Amino acid sequence: QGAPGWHVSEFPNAAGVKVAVVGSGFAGITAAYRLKQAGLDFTVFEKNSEIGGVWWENTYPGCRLDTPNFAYSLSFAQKQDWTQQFSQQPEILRYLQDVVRRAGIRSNIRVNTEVESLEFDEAKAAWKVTARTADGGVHVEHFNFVITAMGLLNRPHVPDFPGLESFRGEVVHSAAWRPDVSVKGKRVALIGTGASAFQIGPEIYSQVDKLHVFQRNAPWMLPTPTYHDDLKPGIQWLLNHVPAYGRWVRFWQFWIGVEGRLHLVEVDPAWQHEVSISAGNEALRQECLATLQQQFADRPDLLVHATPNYPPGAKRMLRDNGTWPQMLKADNVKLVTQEISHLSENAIHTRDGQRHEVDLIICATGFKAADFLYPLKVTGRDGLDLHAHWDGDCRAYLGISVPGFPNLFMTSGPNTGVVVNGSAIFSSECQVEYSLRALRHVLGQGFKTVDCRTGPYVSYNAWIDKGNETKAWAVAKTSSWYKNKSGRAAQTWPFGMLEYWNLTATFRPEDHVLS
Ligand code: N01
Repeated sequence: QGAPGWHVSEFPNAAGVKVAVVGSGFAGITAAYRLKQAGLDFTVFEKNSEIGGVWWENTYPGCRLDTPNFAYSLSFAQKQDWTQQFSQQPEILRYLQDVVRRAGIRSNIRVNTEVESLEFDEAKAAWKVTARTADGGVHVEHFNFVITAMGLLNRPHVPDFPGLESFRGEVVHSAAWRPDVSVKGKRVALIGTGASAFQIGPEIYSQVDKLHVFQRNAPWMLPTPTYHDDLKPGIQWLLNHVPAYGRWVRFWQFWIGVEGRLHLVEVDPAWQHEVSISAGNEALRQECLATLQQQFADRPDLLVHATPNYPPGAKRMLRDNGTWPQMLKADNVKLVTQEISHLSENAIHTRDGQRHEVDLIICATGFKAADFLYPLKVTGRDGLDLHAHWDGDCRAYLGISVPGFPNLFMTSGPNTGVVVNGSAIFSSECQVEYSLRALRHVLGQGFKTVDCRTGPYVSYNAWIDKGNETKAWAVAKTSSWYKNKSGRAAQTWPFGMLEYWNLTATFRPEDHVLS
């Protein structure tokens, strides 16, 4: 449940070796924690004024976890006293700040410093890191190794609606919420019905004059009756009094709730239905459908629109304990399912010619997820530009390294997203562990660079694609952030979590060029 710690003695040749970490969210903090254990010299660059990544940036009303926090927390910093099972943003941010304080890594973190480019310097066998500080200054420094921990779902995507610039009201993206944004008494548009909208809508609808919810595809809701609840006193007692009880909760959440769900999104070729992909998937669909039918028993008009037309698991399923249907049924809430055609001075217009007058538009429209490492410019060996090399189809070996970009390790890289079968935190811990294993090998053998070979990179990605081809998210025609522009599932890890753990548990020198 937690990797053993690293020790300085494992890196005897590390004098003068410097490591840069880009980002101080969950993954960056993990990297910093492990690098400190290993006794390596490191600097974490953070673009924001505070650590925490998305848990610092996302302050929209209702922001909280939708993965249980015992699984969505760090193996080396388990917390027994979570107040809820799906914590709210302030509690998670406090947790991260506490981990940083206890680990003594705050002084290694340069806040207000955004890394803009990485350029591999062959002569120095190091990356030239160029960062811009909030006051406009430029910081340039060379590092032997770089670990990117920039997250994935953090660069807001605001659709290019025709007429957006003519809208006179306020526009705010869910992930760029500002403290001065008030919804009280306003006519509000909530565009999108993903995880962010699902938390915002139920939190604000009772405060607004009118809420227009713009839905393109209805999401599947995973019935979670305790979603907003505090931990029950009995569980609190067990956590406080039974040694390692929290670890058991964590283990249970990983094993039953996570590993146990993968088969539900596996395509059975003999199963010939449009809305489900296997008997197990159909059973899950029926379970979710039954809850929907019950919730909208009095509103068949809404039920039609709230029922998805694709297999559950094809895009991220959302937690619900009845608050979303309750919101949709409120008198001041209107579900709009017609496509948005354009915006004007004070309204959103839909393709059916309707005009929806609003004062405030909340874009819960997701992120630029397909562009890994965006907007960082990465130039590897022989001037190779990483994004040009990817050409919109981002790939990596183990989701971590790319040939031609030596000494660069990614966390949350291509095809590492564990969407029904894991926790992003577990995944990024695996990536950090692997990076340190690679460093130990390279430095231990007296080398300066490690570069992934093309053969293993290609065969690994072929294996990933094959795994994804049999999953709900690949066969379903619905849109999702799992896929890139060409329709390839570039985000999703298609196997079990233990498989990823196993794969990243060993550094394979034969898959690399060491020099
Ligand atoms: O973004 P999304 P999100 N016109 O991309 C719609 C994580 N997360 O911020 O479904 C109209 O899922 C789009 O429509 P459609 C979590 O992993 C975690 O909600 O594509 N609508 C969709 O409904 C999550 O999966 C937590 O048809 C447009 C919505 O906008 C991920 O972040 C909390 C549109 C975007 O949904 C992203 O969630 C919140 C357009 N032009 C988020 N363009 C936790 O609790 C897009 N949409 C940890």
